[in-house]
Amino acid sequence: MSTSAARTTTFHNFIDGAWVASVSGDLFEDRNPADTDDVVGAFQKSTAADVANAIDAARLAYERWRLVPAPKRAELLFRAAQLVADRKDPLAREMTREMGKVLDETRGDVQEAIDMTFFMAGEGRRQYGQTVPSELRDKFALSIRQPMGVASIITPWNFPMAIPSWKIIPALVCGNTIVFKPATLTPLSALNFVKILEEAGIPRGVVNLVTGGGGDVGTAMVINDTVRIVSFTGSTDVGRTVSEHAAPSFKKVHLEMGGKNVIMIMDDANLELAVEGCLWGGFGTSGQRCTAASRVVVHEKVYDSFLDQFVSRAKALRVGDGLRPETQMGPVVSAGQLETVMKYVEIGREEGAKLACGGHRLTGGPYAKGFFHEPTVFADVAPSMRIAQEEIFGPVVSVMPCRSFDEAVAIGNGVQYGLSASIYTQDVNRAFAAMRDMYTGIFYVNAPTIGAEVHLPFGGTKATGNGHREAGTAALDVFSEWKSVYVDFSGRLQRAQIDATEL
Ligand code: UN1
Repeated sequence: MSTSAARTTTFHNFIDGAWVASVSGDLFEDRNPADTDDVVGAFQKSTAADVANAIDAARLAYERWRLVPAPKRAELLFRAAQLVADRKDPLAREMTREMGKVLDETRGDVQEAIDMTFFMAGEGRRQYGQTVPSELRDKFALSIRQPMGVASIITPWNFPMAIPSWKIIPALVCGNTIVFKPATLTPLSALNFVKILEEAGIPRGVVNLVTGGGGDVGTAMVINDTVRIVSFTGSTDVGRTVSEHAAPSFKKVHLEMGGKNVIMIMDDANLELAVEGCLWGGFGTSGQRCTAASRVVVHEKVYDSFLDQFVSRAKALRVGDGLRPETQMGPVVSAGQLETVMKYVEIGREEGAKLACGGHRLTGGPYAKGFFHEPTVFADVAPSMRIAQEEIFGPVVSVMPCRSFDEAVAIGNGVQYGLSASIYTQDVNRAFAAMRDMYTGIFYVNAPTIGAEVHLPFGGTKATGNGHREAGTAALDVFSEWKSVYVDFSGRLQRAQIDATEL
């Protein structure tokens, strides 16, 4: 552990194949949220000048990278996937140290990056287009995927390696070059991933890393005309700003934003499973997932029984440093996040929800130097309350009673977000009806709202997303554009879209 500035490691930006200091020379610190005396490192506090250099490098590199055959690009990505796999454990430890979630979860995060990189590398030999019959004789008609150019990639702190991999790897396999800005709370995991891409042999300028804040670095990455695609995961408020900043240059924007996901528990549910699902869906990653199950709607017939079991399990969760094997829930990521959680607990009380457990910051002893909060359950919550409507991004779950399946679906859909939803029931008809009627991008039956796999599309509706999906082959649609191609081999003038008489 390094506690003095003198012993703090300084990390650099990666621009045009070189590790460089920012133009201003300013730095920011990355600290362990379980022990704020532990400085993870000092990182470049970059500005628009650094972004301009990175975009220039990416623009030049694009002219070569786009011509590297996709299967060859993929070979480098397969190599990178294996390198991440070889170092899974140390990468997970560094991730827990910088953002707090428990080791099992950071290992899962790194594994997701491995899975995504292998999966997408496989797309180097696919990237299928269409071939269709032409309207004319002696002519072929087909469509091919084309890369777009420079991609700006902006990622959050809750999945510090998985989410960058969801964006960077499909961007690269499609032939784009990238400028990457990770969240300022998790620059080390991002840098570790970029280092591995460098080691795997990705040519200079193809991947560029610029660390720093959204206002300085992010905005410059979004407004720049050279950039043709922005992929952003983060809050709905910032997503709206990204969208506005990108609009004048008509670049493609892929947004993945907030969630207020619901688990619906019917009167025929296996309650033991439902309790378990709500526990990990609500308190995994300290509730800091866009897929977190922050709302639970329970049929009145099983409401009391569910609540008793859920609250006693939530109370028993072991909160602590995520690096310790016995810990089940780590700290929240920052002082700001802790304040938000505490503010919403206060809002919930004022709104008249019943605080069933938790509700306090944990202090003293092992908690003295970190951002720890009790797992918190509000019961008897009304669907219109702010704690049931707004994304908290912390260990706070709102439990609401309902009288019927239809009411559960109405409550479930009654928020501005639409990422993930779940139903616990033994009734196949209800399961399918809920699957159809929940307006979300992801749906689960008898499982919590979390745990998306890399080979299916990931994303949401309404204020969660703007119609795109990442992961799966859907990611190829984000990072490429179609070109339709007509090849006339007749040797004479043939014209489509006139009333052809020749058959
Ligand atoms: C996110 O919270 O931003 O399904 C992503 C899940 C993870 C991804 C979550 N695989 O919860």
